[in-house]
Amino acid sequence: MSIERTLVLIKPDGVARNLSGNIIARIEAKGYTLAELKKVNASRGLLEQHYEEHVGKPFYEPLVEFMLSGPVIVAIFEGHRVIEGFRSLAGTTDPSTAAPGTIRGDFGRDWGLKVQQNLVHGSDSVESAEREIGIWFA
Ligand code: RTP
Ligand code: MG
Repeated sequence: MSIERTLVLIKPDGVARNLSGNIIARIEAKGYTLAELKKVNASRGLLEQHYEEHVGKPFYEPLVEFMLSGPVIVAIFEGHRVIEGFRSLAGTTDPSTAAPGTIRGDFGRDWGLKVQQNLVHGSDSVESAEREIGIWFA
């Protein structure tokens, strides 16, 4: 067994659309354990740390603005290979092409919206997970 932790965010679109419970239920149904949960109005400083790797990209500023537009749910999930497993549950970055059965594929149907409005974030490696958990649960 390879028990990992991952940081999951339900982004402002997921919270505003009342999808938080459904999203958390999908993650739990897969067998992952909810270790921490809170609702936060993120500060710009915190988001700048979280999205450090994207500084300078064309979508960076709109992404930070979007993440400031409303509260987010911040969670830590634990389980066997949860980092890759959650990203598989989430689906590909762009909801318009994410597979049916995934969170983004099933709920990210507002195709007129920007790619950043893709409902969730999940850490992409053990190192990112520890870094991101340190930022959101300082
Ligand atoms: P995430 O970090 O949110 O779990 O998503 P990801 O790994 O699939 O995507 P990543 O490349 O890390 O990008 C972070 C977030 O930036 C927004 N984005 N917009 N071309 C675009 O407009 C674009 N590309 C990325 C998305 O919100 C993505 O989740
Ligand atoms: Mg990412």
